[in-house]
Amino acid sequence: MTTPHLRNYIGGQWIESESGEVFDDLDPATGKVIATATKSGKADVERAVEAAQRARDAWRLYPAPKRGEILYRAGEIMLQRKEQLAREMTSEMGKVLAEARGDIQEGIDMTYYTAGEGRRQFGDVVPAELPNKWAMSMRHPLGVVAAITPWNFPFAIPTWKIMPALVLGNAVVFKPASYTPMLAVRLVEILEEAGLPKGVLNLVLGPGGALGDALVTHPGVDLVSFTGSSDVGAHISEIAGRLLKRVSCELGGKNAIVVLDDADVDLSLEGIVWSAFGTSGQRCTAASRVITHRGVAKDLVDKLVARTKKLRMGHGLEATTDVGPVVSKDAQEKIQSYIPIAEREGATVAAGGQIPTAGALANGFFHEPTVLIDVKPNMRVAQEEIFGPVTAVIEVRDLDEAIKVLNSTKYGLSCSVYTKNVNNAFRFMRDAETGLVYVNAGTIGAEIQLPFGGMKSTGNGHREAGRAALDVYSEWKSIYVDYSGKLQRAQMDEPSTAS
Ligand code: UN1
Repeated sequence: MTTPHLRNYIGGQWIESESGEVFDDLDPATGKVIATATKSGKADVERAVEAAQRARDAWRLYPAPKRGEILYRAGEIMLQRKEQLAREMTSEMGKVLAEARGDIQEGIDMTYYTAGEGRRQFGDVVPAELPNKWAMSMRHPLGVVAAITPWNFPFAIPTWKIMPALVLGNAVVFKPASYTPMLAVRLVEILEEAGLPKGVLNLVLGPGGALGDALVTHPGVDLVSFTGSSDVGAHISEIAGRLLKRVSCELGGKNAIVVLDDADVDLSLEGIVWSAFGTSGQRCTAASRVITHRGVAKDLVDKLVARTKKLRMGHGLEATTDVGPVVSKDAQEKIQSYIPIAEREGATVAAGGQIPTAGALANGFFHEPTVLIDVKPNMRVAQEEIFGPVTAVIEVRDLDEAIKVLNSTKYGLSCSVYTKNVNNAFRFMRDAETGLVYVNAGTIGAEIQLPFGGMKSTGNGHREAGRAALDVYSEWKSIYVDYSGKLQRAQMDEPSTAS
């Protein structure tokens, strides 16, 4: 079988990059090449942005309900291809098949939900303070949106950005993570088949760095929407901020599950294992901290350690696999580097902690699911995003201390509390400094109809998904129509009460 080759999509054409260079797309469970992809540079970015600029006006003027219909058709195609897309995702980035199906489903949900916005996009009509005057607001597209997306949700997250951008009348240049070019190509193929006009969505493949900078700083790009690491997010904000571009960032997390002494400990255990080790801990929402009340700590840790040791690593396509590989050798090494850091600071490895070296696992990029105990809130493993299957257990005296520890990191994406006490639950919901809060559920699994995003250094104040996404991809335009036929001065003229 020949290895598939993936190309850019610019102005409605599937084309090679100008340099003709390629890069490999690996299966992280085996280390084998599953595809090659064209490697883009500045010249390709320029062509893609120009194509988007050429297409943007016709798209803006095409009625929004009709734009929404194209999205509906895309959603239908996704649904038909769900199984095949999920299998490709597992092979391309490692998450287990059931989770890959969930990622595709999240993309379908987002696509259908956003298609409906073709017939909504509500503005306000409000009374004017002067007679015979009309006052209303409407949304206006930004122009060209750069969507820079991560590999951990290689289908869902691109839909969070591309679908709202399109339904609001923007053109898009899509730069997916270089670990997942295949799923990006599949998404673009679907939108092409659904009837999206040429140039409205353009795809450039390749590793970030110079390519990303060229896209972010291109004068034709009006908004940069980025999901990924905090370092890259800060860099993008800096170079785009100087040019006064709109930037929406969705960055790291150091999410915690809090287990109080009035919790159902066995239920919390399910939530912890799922949230800490699902997607091999490579979700922004992963539970990389467990903050447990002293009263239940021993019971919880014993059970967590026993469960973690039983988790089976393997290829995500095998039905027996609980935890797949991490995305790359670099990721594997970075995760592993935190083990001596934890030990030097006084933490103890209670489960896992190793890179498996035996059998087939040694060919892929695996890391054992790991539980660290004796962790103090200020240790690096309790503060830094590891982005792997590692969770750090911290003991606290009571709810107040739990909330203090919860809020003690620079991040603020997701958290959860396990408690049967409604008063504790409400205090927690009020005081958590995170964009997502769960009660008696883990930290992962947000649904697309509510805003998704974080406080503090997790982002820059924007939200994806839900109604909130519309604010990222449009500007408000306030419109006043004076039909009095004379000069009327707001804040100055006093309307008459005479009939
Ligand atoms: C992410 O990891 O960036 O809530 C997104 C969740 C998923 C999305 C995660 N629905 O875990």
